[in-house]
Amino acid sequence: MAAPTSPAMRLWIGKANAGNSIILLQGDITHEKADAIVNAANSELLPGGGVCGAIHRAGGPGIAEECRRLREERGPVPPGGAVATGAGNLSAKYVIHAVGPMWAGGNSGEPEALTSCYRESIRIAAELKLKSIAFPAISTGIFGYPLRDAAEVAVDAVADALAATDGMVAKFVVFDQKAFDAFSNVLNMLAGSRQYTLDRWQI
Ligand code: AR6
Repeated sequence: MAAPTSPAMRLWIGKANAGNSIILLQGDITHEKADAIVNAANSELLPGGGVCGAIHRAGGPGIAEECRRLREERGPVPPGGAVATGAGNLSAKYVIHAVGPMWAGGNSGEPEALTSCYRESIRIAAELKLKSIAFPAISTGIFGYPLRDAAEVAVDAVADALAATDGMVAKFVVFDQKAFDAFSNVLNMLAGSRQYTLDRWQI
């Protein structure tokens, strides 16, 4: 998979001069330049498969070592939670390990947990005074969250959290065309509302 293409669309949140926006890209998040890259992690913070495996491989063993220490200190991170580590060899300053819910039919608190891991990630990024954060489509791979539902929850949660910050850019870096279509549909729907303005780029 190639590095992300140029931005495909950008949704401004609230007033354009507040500088908060959501950008949608398709590509490999490990190549993304952002202050923080979010990992779709597991509660034990172990290097796993999917985007988690890719981030640990690209970032090097220091990330897993820091995860191990954090896990020892504070125990497992529940679904909906997030913690930050350094980013090793990645160009980001931090990796924020966000634990998404495992899909179990939708009535076991999955939307709340998914909302919470996006919000927590942005809260941590703001606390660290970061200005850009890149998210994968958390829970939509091995954890089985249906893509369209996950895209709605993700965009809603990020737009809400950004409205309460200043000058933060959140990027969704999604891996394949199906995910790109799901996220762009949700962003296009929001563009009808007065709170948001959507710019489109050619890809
Ligand atoms: N860049 C961007 N997105 C990616 C990349 C990449 N390099 N690789 C995969 N994706 P998943 P989950 C997409 O399975 O469902 C791990 O073992 C992928 O297409 O990585 O939250 C963890 O340790 C999908 O849309 O994460 C946990 O145990 C999205 O990333 C568990 O899997 C998320 O898929 C977490 O499962």
